[in-house]
Amino acid sequence: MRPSRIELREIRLPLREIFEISSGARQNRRVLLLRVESEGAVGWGECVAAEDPGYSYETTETAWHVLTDFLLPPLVGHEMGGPEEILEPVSWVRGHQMARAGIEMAIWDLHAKLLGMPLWEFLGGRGDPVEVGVSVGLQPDDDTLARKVEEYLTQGYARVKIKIKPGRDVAMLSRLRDRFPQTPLMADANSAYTLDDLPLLKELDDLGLMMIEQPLGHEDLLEHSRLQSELKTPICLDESIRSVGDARLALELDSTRVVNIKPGRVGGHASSRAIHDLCREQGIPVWCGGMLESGVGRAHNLALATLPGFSLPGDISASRRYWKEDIVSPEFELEDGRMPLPQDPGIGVEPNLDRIEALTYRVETFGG
Ligand code: OSB
Ligand code: MG
Repeated sequence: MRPSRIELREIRLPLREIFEISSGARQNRRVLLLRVESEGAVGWGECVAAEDPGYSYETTETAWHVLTDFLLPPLVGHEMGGPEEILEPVSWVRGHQMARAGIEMAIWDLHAKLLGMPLWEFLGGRGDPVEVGVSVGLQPDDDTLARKVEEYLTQGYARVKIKIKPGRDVAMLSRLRDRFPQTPLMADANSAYTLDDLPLLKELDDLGLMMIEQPLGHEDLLEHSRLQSELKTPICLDESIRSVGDARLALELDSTRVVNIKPGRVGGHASSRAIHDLCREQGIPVWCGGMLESGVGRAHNLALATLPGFSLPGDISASRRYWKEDIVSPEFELEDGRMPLPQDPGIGVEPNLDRIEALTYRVETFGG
């Protein structure tokens, strides 16, 4: 397989409502879409870099730069044996896993389509509907939060993740726990704490949370290991794991007992699968996180989450949790609390080209 034409496009897609985490709020997503052609088939990918460097050093602008100046030009016309080999010509590029993942995942979709196989099957997953959860941003007050949680539970989500930050943590979560004594709840701090907050983090430990996601700094593997030794609640790393090497180190140090795998954060499907395999060997459960993706990225996440080690519900929510209207057909919807798998080849959903065109801010093409 040889990509004959690659298109990179930025679209602007407003979230239905503001999404706030400890490092800041998002409302207007700048989404980078990748479209790759070969032998009459078309593969789609999405780069999850955000508007600002509050989650990762990568941003929409750095990803645009790295993709257009370094990653995409050498791939046009390059003969590839299989999707594991696709980034070989650009293996010298350091970091920028989000930029890398955008094109890598588009090529996985393309390969699966050329084989006439759904992406989940091509990745080695099972065909059953996937149990999913929802991530709830910081809310103006506890009542609004409780109302949101109630709504999502009614819609069938299997677990609810609550964003926390200093001042919106122990009291807020213990009130929520009182209202929802049996609900599988977890908290995500997006690196808002340090080891100086140990007494507070120990109070969170008594709330029966499934896990606490990324409580400490994005580079603080040693500190997470110290914290884990003080807590019974499992720590789940997100920001800290950008490669299989990071995962190996974190597991060796006992810095994490669950791993949030976001293919868009770790360089794509091959890297995600390697992290999945490593965790599985060591009996560490994984789940698929999200980055407020459009339907294109969501389709990739869902396909990945069919691998057997994804034993916990992921942040793969329905299209309408994010958008008034998604950019793919059909949109993603829960059925009996699960996300059914598309059965068509590749990602199995069709990007809506007219709508994408209308939302486009800029396009650059290579080859063709
Ligand atoms: O930390 O998991 C996170 C969204 C943007 C940036 C970071 C995170 C998130 C989410 C939302 O929690 C997950 C989703 O539903 O896409
Ligand atoms: Mg997170």
